[in-house]
Amino acid sequence: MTAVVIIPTYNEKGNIEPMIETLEKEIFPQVKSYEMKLLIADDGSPDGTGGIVKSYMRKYKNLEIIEGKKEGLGAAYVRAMTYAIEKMGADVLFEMDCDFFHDPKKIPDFLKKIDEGYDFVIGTRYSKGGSIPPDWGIHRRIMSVWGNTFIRFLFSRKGIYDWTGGYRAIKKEVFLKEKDKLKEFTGYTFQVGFLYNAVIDGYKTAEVPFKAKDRTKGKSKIPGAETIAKTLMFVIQVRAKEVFYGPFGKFLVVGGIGFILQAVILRTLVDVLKYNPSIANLLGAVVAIFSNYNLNNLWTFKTEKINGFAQYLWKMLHFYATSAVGVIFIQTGVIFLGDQFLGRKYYFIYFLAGTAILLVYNFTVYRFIIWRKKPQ
Ligand SMILES: Nc1nc2c(ncn2[C@@H]2O[C@H](COP(=O)(O)OP(=O)(O)O)[C@@H](O)[C@H]2O)c(=O)[nH]1
Ligand SMILES: [Mg+2]
Repeated sequence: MTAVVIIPTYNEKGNIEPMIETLEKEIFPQVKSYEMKLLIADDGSPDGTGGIVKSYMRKYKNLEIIEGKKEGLGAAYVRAMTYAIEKMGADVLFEMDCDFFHDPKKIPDFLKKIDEGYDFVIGTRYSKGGSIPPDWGIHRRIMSVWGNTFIRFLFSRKGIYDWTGGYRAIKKEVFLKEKDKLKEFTGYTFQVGFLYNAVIDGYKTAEVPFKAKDRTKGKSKIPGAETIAKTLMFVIQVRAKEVFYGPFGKFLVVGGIGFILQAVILRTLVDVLKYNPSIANLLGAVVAIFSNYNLNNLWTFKTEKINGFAQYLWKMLHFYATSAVGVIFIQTGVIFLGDQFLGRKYYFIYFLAGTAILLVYNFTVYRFIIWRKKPQ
């Protein structure tokens, strides 16, 4: 098995020599079960980083360089990972920075996790045993800790504490599967998007805590407000998609159709045929519930679909009964009270208010009673 440590560089003249030497002399010899190789992904650094790497390539045969246009970290990693797999025989790919932010001594711990069967091993600053650099200013600390807490909260995956970090070991299969999606990600979005897609596809993750250290040589590009905002926007978008393309979004569409049916019947009966609004609402509900039941059955809760005609009728009865509680006591109740105490003129507003409360009640009932997941 071969593991390739990939280090993207841009103007790392001061760090590249000690990094190559530390890895080659101190770290790689500790690893017995993998053939260790090093790949520097340099984007034409004007300070001559690439030249230094090339001079070391004579000394270390397991060291290679891949050069490209400066198109951001994501593009550099995609290019380098592809090269590592195709030209260097990589089975495991490491992401690591050149500035010693990531403690190279942890490399064997990552490989141990890979050997235990994990596919995507994440270096973490935010779990027990990890930390952000002690000399970071208050401003950067707050951004780092809160930014990560926010992402962690939105994604809420058990056991993942560091979504944005760039110290990782990834099985080649994971990269090959996600490669096409990665090309569009830049900056921190690359790290977050890569990990998120791997998790969605069911790859197993583990974390290795490390104590981050601020660079002593060269310039760090402290992330600007724009980079941070872009990353947070990405996370919010992804989550919103998950929520609205999932059962909840479908539930809203189905409920919307039911709502329109009921509203049309209500208005026709009250305005044209002069029905009492409470009675008209109940008649509209009979039709809306029929539509809701069938659309939810065919679409929203498809995976827990009801089978057989007898079960279909039985469950429909059950559905009418549970829906009736909400329709009679919540929706029609609000219309009835409004009609009694505030007058008929605003009956449609009572209907809207009653429906809003009903919505919350219904989703809870549908999800947890009618189409509840069967125990596995
Ligand atoms: N190839 C390549 N490497 C980059 C680029 N930007 C930054 N890097 C490298 O990525 C790593 C992390 O960058 P750094 O400036 O330390 O970012 P910070 O830690 O977020 O402040 C370092 O090894 C940089 O040399 C780039 O555009 N292309
Ligand atoms: Mg850095």
